Amino acid sequence: MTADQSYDPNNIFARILRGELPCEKVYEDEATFAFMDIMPRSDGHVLVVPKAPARNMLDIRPEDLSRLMVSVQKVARAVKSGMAADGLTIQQFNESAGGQVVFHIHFHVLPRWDGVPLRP
Ligand code: DGP
Repeated sequence: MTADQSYDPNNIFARILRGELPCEKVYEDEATFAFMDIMPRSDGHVLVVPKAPARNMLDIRPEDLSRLMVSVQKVARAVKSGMAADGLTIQQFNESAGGQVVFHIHFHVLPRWDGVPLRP
């Protein structure tokens, strides 16, 4: 049976956005926020989220998605340069079946180096 797929305002990233939980912030503007992943799958693994509530790609408002993607690109460029990476993997998961664990939409920005696999 499919679990409840509504937005939970007390999810971990909503609490980080409200300042109720700590994080290592790397970027912020009026619509978006980026911080280090607590379980990095590569050095410099950053998460980028909208400030507006949205569970995942299926329910985010297009205008919020547009601003989010602009921030993903900004963060990706900065991370690639700052980490002297050879490339980047950008990932985003939707619902448990799609690999999503935290139900506030986020993009993973993962710096990559030639020949270096992602950590599990
Ligand atoms: P996913 O929903 O599958 O895209 O994965 C959620 C990611 O969020 C995972 O890479 C670990 C990260 N994460 C989970 N809890 C926290 C937390 O409290 N703080 C931070 N910074 N990252 C977290």
